[in-house]
Amino acid sequence: MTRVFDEDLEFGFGTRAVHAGQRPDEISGAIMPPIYQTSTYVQDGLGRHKGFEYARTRNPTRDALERNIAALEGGLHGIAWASGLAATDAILKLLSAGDHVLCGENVYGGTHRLMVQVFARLGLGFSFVDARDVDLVAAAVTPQTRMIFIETPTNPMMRLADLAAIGELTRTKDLLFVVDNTFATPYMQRPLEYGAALVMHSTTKYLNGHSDMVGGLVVTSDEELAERLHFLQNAAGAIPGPMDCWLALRGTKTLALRMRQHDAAGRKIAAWLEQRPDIERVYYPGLASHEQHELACRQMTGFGGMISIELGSLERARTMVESTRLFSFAESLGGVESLVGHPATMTHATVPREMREAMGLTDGLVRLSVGIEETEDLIADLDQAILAAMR
Ligand code: P1T
Repeated sequence: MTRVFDEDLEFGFGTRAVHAGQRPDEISGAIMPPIYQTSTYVQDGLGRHKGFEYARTRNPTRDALERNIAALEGGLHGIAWASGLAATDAILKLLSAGDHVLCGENVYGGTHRLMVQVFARLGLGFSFVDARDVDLVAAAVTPQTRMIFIETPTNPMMRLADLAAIGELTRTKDLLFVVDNTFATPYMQRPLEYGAALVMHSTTKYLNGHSDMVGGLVVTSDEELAERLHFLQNAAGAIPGPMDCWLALRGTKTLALRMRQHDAAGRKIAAWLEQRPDIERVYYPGLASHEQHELACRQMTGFGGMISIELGSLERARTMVESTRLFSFAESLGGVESLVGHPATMTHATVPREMREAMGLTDGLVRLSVGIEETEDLIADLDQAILAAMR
């Protein structure tokens, strides 16, 4: 089982991002960790090897990525997966038939689908609650509940959950607290500091940041959980390849820089959208009008580049996403390039309509992933697309 290097935890965030988990290659001095594109490792003799036996079990490029992201979250162990959903799949496999999971009602549509269409069939129970209200969460705990799984901010409604309050609840009730930190990234929010046992990521998004791979990662400081996840990584085998690990590792080096720009542009664009009379609602935790703005200021150090807006109808949403020129109409988020998406028909299409609409995820909702292009260019693009949609 790999563990972060102790000395890496002594540095500030931006330094960890560049260096943690990586050491110059012993053979050549290569400053970048090599892509160990191999399936196996030659052993010296029976039971004698260099710590690497087979590449499903362990790979040096993957080790470097696991240590790097663990250090960014302030955890001791990172366990990498083939996708964000493979990470959630492994987390749910820590449980047994009959166990109950309390999940925030707004999570990525694929997370909801994995829970209700796969794991419910295998005997896990699920309830979905509005995790903005910790009293509702506490009231939904049953004697079978083993895990609380939340996103904060949520995809795409940008709702928050109070990490300290849920951390306290899970501590007193001895529940596993899992946080999907994909939207915030460890640059802006570190859930382990609030009592989360497991933090998961779709590394496909901000951590990689360049829209050129799919991956997932779980971070924990709990030795037993780390061991069980490493066991699942090897036993079930949903591992990322070395090339994808290397791409994610290259991405995290600039995470701090990129997040500063996503955050600055996100704030500017959200404020610009909010003052427009033709936009019904803007969902962005950095706005003073966001109902949980004060909580956002308490547990996050920035607000990032994800913004959702309500346009009032499917027709307007359709025209807008088909009219942008710089914002590309596509699934996913968190890359250097700006994307626009339509959650009701894309990322959350498998969530039942009643459940979607009850949380404000309407057919008129459009989601923006603000990239690092010039903010003025992005605003001009949104301006012409919104004007087209409102005609
Ligand atoms: O796509 P994958 O790497 O498997 O990650 C799943 C996932 C998990 N958690 C959150 C918060 C996510 O946003 C995602 C994936 N989301 C998209 C593809 C999207 O466009 O929202």
